[in-house]
Amino acid sequence: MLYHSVCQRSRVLALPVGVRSILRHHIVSRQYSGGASQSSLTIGGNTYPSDSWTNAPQSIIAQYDRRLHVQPNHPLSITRRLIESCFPGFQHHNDLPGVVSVDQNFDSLGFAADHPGRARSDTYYINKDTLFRTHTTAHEVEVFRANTSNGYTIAADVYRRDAVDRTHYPIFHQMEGALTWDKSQFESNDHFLHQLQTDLKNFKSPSIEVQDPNPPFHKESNPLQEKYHSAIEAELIGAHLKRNLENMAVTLFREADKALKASGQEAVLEDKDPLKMRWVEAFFPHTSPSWELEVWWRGDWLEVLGCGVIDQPLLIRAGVPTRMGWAFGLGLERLAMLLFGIPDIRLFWSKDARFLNQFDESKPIRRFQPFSKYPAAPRDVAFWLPKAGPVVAETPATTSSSPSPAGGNATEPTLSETPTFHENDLMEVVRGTAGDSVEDVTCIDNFTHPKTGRQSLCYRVTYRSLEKTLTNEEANTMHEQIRQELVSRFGVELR
Ligand code: FA5
Ligand code: MG
Repeated sequence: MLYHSVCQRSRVLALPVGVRSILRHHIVSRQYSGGASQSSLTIGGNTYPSDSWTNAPQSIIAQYDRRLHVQPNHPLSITRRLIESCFPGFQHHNDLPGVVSVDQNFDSLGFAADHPGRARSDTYYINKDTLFRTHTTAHEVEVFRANTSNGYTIAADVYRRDAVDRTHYPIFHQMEGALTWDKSQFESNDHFLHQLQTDLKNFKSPSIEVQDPNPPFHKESNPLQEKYHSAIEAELIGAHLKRNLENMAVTLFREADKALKASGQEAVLEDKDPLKMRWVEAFFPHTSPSWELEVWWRGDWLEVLGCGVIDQPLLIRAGVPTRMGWAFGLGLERLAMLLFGIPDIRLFWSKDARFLNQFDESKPIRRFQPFSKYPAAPRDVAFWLPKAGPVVAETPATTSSSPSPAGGNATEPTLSETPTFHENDLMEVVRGTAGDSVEDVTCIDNFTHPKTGRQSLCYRVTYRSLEKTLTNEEANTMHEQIRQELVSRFGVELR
């Protein structure tokens, strides 16, 4: 149990300096056979030169262009449209391409040079200057620069190297939303403030409990942008943001509730606790003050979005210095899972008619009816890391407040180590080999030999197809392939 929790917490497994250079060479030359071994990559009809940063595997490239968020009758598209309807008058951008520059994804948003989101362990690079966007915020500067509306949303596929389990998939969908006011259009600052106050008075108060113990901003933990915003401006913009998002969440919950009642499953599934939400302080390089909204769902707090008052230098860089306002970024899968009762994130990618035929955008939301649950086939793989003495860089697990390729935790993170073997590398091997036949990968043992100092890890890979029963032989074949890949890519010694 103890090993289990240590393992859960320590997701970055770095190696001692002595072996690092050897292994790094090993990794650069052999790890990413899907990318770096070719001199170029073709993605969505465009060709990009590859280099030592390339780590985007064919399994990801092959899924590019599925565009689930605009596929008619797809649950992600239905969820997107429902959220769009909560922001009347906004422009909706749903076609922005997923290959972006490092500048768009990080630099233009003020990400520090050593932000962990930039690491190759977390982000899919096409080459050193080009990557698969890790968040829809990558398009904020260009959309602000175009300056065609006060409010907008951007829905799109985003890509992150991450864990394998029922709520994580290397491609998911986000929706960005922003509203700004052009202060040069107001007669005076008082007129601008008056407008915000009038809007605020007109908001209905949400019909469910909202916990918000946070001050409008906090000198240390959630600062006001003192150089650009007055206290009252930050306070009113923050309140405007929160009321908009609370109302959006209530709209979704109401639909989810109706669907649950119509399904007749209410008595079995409904929480004893009434619905509630809470605001927690957060950190994003591109907003300040910042918060995350969490909802109480099946006995736990689930983070659904990050948001805040837009970083004024970002708006200045975008050529709209007189604008001021708020932005948010939410996870479409998280909300769609909640809305339809979809239990496994892999299902969104299913081409199985038994899944797709359950959704109809012209009808009220209906709860998803699982068509079948096939048996799980768990297999363990245990191995020694190449040499003695673990160095564990403390990057916490993907909890609601962990660092992510787009910021999001309460304090600004820094990279303490450059890891050479990252748990995400193992996840990648599993995905590359077994794809959607794997439901979950969990570290079940992390052991350091007391005499030699060598580190041993054991992972449980749970094979379970969403579409058929896997035979023992099929599971064994995939598992053996994974074991061999781990040896050839990382030089581990199987136990
Ligand atoms: C961001 O990506 C920020 N760019 C959001 C933002 C935009 C903040 C604009 C401020 C202003 P974060 O990494 O927390 O933040 O992701 C935002 C949301 O995406 C999360 O709240 C969650 O709902 C969803 N999300 C994040 N990671 C995953 C994942 N691996 N799988 C599914 N959904 C995820
Ligand atoms: Mg977050």
